[in-house]
Amino acid sequence: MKATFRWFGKEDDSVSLEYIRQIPGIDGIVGALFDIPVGEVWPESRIMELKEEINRNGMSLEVIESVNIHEDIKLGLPSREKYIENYKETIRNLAKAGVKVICYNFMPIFDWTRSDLAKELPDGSTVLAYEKAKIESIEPLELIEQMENLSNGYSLPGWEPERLKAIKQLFELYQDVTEEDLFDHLQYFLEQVIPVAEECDIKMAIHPDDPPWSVFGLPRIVRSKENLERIVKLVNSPSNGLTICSGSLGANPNHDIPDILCHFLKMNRVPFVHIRNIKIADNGNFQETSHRSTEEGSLDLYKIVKVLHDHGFKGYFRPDHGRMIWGEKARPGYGLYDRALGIMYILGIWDSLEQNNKAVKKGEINNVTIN
Ligand SMILES: [Mn+2]
Repeated sequence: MKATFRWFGKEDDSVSLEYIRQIPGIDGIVGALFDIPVGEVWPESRIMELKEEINRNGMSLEVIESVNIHEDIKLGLPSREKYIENYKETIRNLAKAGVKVICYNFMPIFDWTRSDLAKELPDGSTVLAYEKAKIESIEPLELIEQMENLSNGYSLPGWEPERLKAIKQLFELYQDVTEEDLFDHLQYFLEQVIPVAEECDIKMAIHPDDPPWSVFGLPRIVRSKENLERIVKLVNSPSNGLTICSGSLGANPNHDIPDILCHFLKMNRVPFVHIRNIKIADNGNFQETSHRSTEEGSLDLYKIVKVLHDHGFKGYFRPDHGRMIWGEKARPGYGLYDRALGIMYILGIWDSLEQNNKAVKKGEINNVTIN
């Protein structure tokens, strides 16, 4: 599997490519053109520029996160035709630069949602956190302001101010949109876009809703194993894939992440994996933690990585959000230090599984099986 790291570009990231390339085992950057308005075509020249900058630093640009979906597509408005055509054009341009995976999401209006971007843990590190009661009591507009104030001056992915300005109007447009409508609108989009992705040898990889339940009464569909199953079958193609994000799906304690991962790996529909840990409370709250499982996290990262290893996973993974540690000042969730620790933890599990398999093959040790 290939280790990647999300990067927001030299103008808007506290972390440099020079530093990222020093993380042992790193293959590539997960990048995007963050300044292109949602719905517009990504120009080939700009993509090539980004690719070359990353290549100069010894890494590849094979995963894009995200090419965001215009609200008109999610709403199923007649104007979606133009935006779908633009999306196809962007896919073709990305393919020319050698991109293999496009991560995207289908969440109405809001992207990932948290009530706190710097909750302090006992050790003094800070994390993103979700307090259910807080989110349920706050007005959407208030949340937007709060997110902006807590962002350390960085733009937050999926929280583009120009789009959110029209928030009231957007809520009105979604008033009568049901989950079934959202499935229809996703299907309409996929039916047009997936054949182009196939031609271009690109895998589309839809990201689960974060958290995987409705917020502010808006419909959300990318939020359970059953729904993911329905989505991959909307258009039956290996290019219609999933980003399995352990932290997003894992916020619902009923979700068995290793089982979900195993199921869709068997179907060959997992080109991209986000790996992070969270601590879930009984009342629906959760907070992010270090990637390590045995101490504070609720998810079993050993099992998650083992499933990938057992399947001989050849796709891409990235450590997801990290804590803010060692005094680092960065975009919440996207500092260098804790994400680098996360990669090392994940690769440490992977490498020990590799070594174990080799030793078993040579007859040096008996295989150790863990349920
Ligand atoms: Mn994720």
